[in-house]
Amino acid sequence: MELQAIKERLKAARSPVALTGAGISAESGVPTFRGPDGLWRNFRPEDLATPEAFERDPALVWEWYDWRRSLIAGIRPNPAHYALAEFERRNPAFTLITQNVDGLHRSAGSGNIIEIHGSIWTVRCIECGNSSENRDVPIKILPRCGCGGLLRPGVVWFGEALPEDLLYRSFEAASSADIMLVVGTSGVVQPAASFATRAKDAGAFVIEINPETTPLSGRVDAVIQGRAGEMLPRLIG
Ligand code: BJW
Ligand code: ZN
Repeated sequence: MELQAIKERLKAARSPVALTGAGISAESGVPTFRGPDGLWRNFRPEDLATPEAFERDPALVWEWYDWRRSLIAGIRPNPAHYALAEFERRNPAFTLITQNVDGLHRSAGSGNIIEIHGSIWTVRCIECGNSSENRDVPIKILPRCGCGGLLRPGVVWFGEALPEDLLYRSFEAASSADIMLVVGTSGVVQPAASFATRAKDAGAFVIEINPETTPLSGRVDAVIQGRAGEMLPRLIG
């Protein structure tokens, strides 16, 4: 399908939704997880992104998150993030579901964001459950809560449930979407990927933007093979 035709569809959308993944931040310099330069090439997820890993070696997990926080702290949003923020200004019904924890959508000016995997800039006490923002770079290893409990990154690890309210809101948004942009995600992590198929099954027109083919590519209505930072400004500009 022509970019122009998709642009028109976006302009006419009544309940547009986007689902974004690590690829939308790649052009800002944030490493993705999978693929040739992905984080999982050098780190095993089971060593770092599970509750068991944190129980076993919280200092190792915190060192990895500290490294990522320092990297992200110096990074700015790219034209793809800005294009989605602009889209929300034009169409306030727009809902942005992101798997990213980097906070770049918010920095770009998006407001209606569902951060389904949490935020790398929040910490949560494993004893009292209190969550708070923490932007220390570097962060003290191991950070502690006022109650004395150990703090953990405020993100969702493998094997952990997504916050119920965010799961609900995402499912509702996907189910009532008339158009969905699926940007920069490998589409292998659940339940995130299921929001795209849910939207499709509920009748939305689903567009994938990704330089690579993913398991979702064969199930969407249009595939735009390209980089988010180039394609989104062309669709929304
Ligand atoms: C570009 C680009 C450019 C490059 N422009 N594009 C059903 C079936 C099978 C398994 C499961 C299932 N349900 C649950 C599971 C288990 C598991 C799972 O999905 N496993 C699969 C991997 C097999 N899911 C979970 O465990 C989830 N929890 C759960 O389901 O709980 C159930 C439960 C219920 C009740 C009680 C208890 C439990 C939780 C998943 C949490 C994922 N967490 C992480 C880490 C977050 C914190 C952190 O960042 O440190 O989230 S893992 C990592 O993957 C991160 C990402 O958000 C997520 C998705 O990755 P993403 O964003 O797609 O990135 P990549 O790198 O994979 O892809 C990048 C893409 O960009 C590529 O396609 C590139 O081509 C593209 N790209 N440059 C556009 N310029
Ligand atoms: Zn506490």
